[in-house]
Amino acid sequence: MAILPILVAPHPVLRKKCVPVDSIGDTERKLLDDMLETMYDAPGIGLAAPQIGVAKRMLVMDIARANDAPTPLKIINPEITAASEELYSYEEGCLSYPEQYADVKRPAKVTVTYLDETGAEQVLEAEGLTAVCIQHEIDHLDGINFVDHISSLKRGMIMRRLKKEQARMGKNNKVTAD
Ligand code: GNR
Ligand code: NI
Repeated sequence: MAILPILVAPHPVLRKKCVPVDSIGDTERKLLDDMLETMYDAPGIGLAAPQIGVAKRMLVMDIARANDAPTPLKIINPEITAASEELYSYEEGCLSYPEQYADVKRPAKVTVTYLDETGAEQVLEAEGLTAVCIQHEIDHLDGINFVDHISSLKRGMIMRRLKKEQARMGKNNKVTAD
C-alpha cells in the first residue's frame, strides 16, 4: 500500500475524459487500495483516479464517520442510470481544491451501476451524502470539477485563493514535460 500525491488544480489531468478500465487485474486492485489509503490519509470521503494522475474510470469512496466502522467502496466504470428530478444542495469541497468550499446543487438521488474489484456488476441506489459524493467523483472521470457547477464569479474567487495559497505553501504544481 502507498500514499500517492494528490494533484491540485489547475492540472491538465484533472480536465481529462478518463478511459474505461478494460480488464480488472492485480494492477487495478493495487491502485484502488493505494487510492483508499491516500483518501483516508488526506482525509477525504472520496477520491477519483485522475486526482492521482491516472486517467482511468476508477474511484473510491467511504462516507463512514471517523468513529464508525469503515465502509470502503471500490468503483470501476460507473454509469448513472437514473437521477431524481429533486435536487439537493450541499457545501462541497475537493482534495484537488484544498480548503475551498461552495454550495453545489445536484440530483438528490441517483442509481449507479459499476464493476467492483472482482469485475462483478453492482448497482448502488444513492441518496444524501452518498449521492453527492458519487456524482462529484463521476464528474472527475469526465474532467468536470465541482467549481464547474458554480458561478464564474465564485469560480474565479476560488481559483485566485487557490493560487495564492499554493504560492504561500511553496508549491507551484508545474506541469512536467512528460
Ligand atoms: O473529501 C471530500 N469531501 C467532499 C465533501 C462534499 C462533497 C464532496 C466531497 S468529495 C471530497 C474528496 C474529493 O475531492 N473527491 O474527489
Ligand atoms: Ni474532488
